[in-house]
Amino acid sequence: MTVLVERRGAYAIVTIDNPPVNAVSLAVRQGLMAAVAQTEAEKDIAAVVLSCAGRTFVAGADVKEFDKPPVAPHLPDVIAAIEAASKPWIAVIHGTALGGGLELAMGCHHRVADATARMGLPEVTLGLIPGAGGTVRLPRLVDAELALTMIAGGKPISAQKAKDAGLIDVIADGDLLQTAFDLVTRGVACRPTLAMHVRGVTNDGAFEKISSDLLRKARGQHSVAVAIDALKRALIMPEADALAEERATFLELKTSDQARALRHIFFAERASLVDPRAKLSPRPIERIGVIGGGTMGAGIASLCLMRGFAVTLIERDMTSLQAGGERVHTVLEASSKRGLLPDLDAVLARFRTATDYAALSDADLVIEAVFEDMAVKKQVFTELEKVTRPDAILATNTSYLDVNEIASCLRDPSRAIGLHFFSPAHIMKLLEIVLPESVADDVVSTAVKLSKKLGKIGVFSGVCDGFIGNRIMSAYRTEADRLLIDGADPEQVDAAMRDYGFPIGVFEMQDLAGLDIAWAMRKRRLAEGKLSQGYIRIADRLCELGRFGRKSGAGWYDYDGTKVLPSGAVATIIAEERQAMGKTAVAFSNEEVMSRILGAMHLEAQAVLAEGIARSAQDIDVVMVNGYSFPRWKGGPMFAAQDRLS
Ligand code: 3H9
Repeated sequence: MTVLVERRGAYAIVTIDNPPVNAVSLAVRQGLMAAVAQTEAEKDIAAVVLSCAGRTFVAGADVKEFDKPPVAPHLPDVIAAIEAASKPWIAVIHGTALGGGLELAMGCHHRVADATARMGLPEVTLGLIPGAGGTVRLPRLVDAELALTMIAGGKPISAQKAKDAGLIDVIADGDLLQTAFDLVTRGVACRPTLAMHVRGVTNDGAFEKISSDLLRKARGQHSVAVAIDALKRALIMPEADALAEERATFLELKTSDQARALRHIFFAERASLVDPRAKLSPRPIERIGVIGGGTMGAGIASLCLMRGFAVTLIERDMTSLQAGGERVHTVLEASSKRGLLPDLDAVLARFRTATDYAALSDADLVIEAVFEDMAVKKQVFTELEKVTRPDAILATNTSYLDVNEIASCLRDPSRAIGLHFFSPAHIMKLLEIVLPESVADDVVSTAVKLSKKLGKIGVFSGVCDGFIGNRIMSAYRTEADRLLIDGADPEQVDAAMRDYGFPIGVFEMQDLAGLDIAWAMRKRRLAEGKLSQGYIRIADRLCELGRFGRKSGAGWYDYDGTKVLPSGAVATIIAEERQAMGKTAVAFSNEEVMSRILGAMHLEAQAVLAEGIARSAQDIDVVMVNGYSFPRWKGGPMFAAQDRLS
């Protein structure tokens, strides 16, 4: 039974049991309608307690149904029936009450929550607005500023904040269900949320400021603006009209390209680590060694510490070790100041540093993050094989190098895997799990479990120069260079990308990251004969002039303090290279610029897929969205391209 009705004396307990997250599917809606009818019909029922089985209260409408036409009974009607019931309904919330789940709870007459529960209206993150009364009921329970943050910002709030704001009535001290029964036995009345007055705006300036901040961050994702408008309407319109408007807007958004793209990414992210190769029991991981205390190594070490592992950081000498240790401390202290680490001392107690690899004799996993040089990586792996337990996993964080070749230097190459983190490692969501040919299946399962424990979105990649993400990035960087040769300038390319929804353009990004690393890589590739015909030398010439980006005060742009200025010197180099390649400048529209950038990404993505480097088009989309800031609401290069073609 998806919805079960039981009696406890004069009360009914209605339990939704729809694993894994009690999403409101058609069966749940039907079950709830039947539960309303039954509890209304049984005259001796004095009150109804609505709770959920399993790990959470209702986490929302069933998103899997969103690609099909809606089928009655619709959630707004179910909620209206509960709200109109003649006996009080009490929502009992544990886990997360999200989207349609919170709307259902707001349709109940009272709300009791676990202290660890969270509640929110994340519909905007799926390109939607609430569609079952959320924009109309929430501002009747909390002030308009909080309603705005929740509806147009999408982030859930804690039970305590919800209690302080008026969204829930009681936080359970002990047993949650018992707390609800204590409440009903004390006697509670029906209290329809819709009959309450709108709480309204307490501070106009604050409301406008929240709106403009959210709109800026939305970078072209429509649902945010639509959600703000829906709430503004709900603040002034009669509730029935506001509900009708909200529903119509929700249904319209549901079929929009952005909502489809966001659903695509939502499910793609949850499928990216489901794989037959990850079926075996993982090896236990408690102690992690990190080789190299540079930005990346220190970031990885900090992340592992924050997520509960014991970490030993290794550097080649005391000076580098001290610097690496300090980097880790800086990251942890910053996280602690932001309230992300409740017990900094306990975290630091799990941190050790050493210059001798022998300190890794008890490590379950070692991740190397040393200089990107094959000889150095092989030396590290050979050394690690000598000092670590034979079952310890040896991972490389290389961004480009051949993981098969690195693994081949081990007597037991099945222990080797690539774990490609993105900088800053404790913040960026993506983890590319790079699978060399020799990797053991239980090493793969262990990497999957580790990825989840580290809070990452993991994606499998085969071995190639750059793996999934850097390969596609390098293709689009090359296309951006070609655009310069053909007549665009860096300012236009960057502006076109920002208009499309990238947080930053390709040239601004290179200036931020530093041009020297990619220059070193190009020199290596050039020496190996791996750079293709028609190679564009503009970036090399900038580096030859010491223009390494922001850190050197000049790169693709000139920098005057915080000011970013177009560079005459860069324009001259572009013009010279254009002439040397026998091209004449032509004008481009921003659409043409984007079409070429996206086309290049898509072509490379297709090659990555055809070569079996990525398992699926959706994995590629997950990589580009989470590792390279491809706008989520476009879904990813493969999805966006598929849409352009269809
Ligand atoms: C909405 O409610 C609209 C209403 O306003 C109006 C309606 C008329 N539907 O994330 P996890 C699946 S819009 C279907 O790995 P966690 C998920 O695919 C919705 N399936 O777990 C996965 O399946 P599988 C507003 C869903 O513990 C499994 O559950 N709500 C849904 O890390 C476990 O998911 C949201 O946007 C769903 N709504 O996190 C909330 N949700 O095992 C979206 C999850 O087959 N959900 N699944 O791969 C979440 O944020 C997280 O799933 C949650 C749990 C925090 C709940």
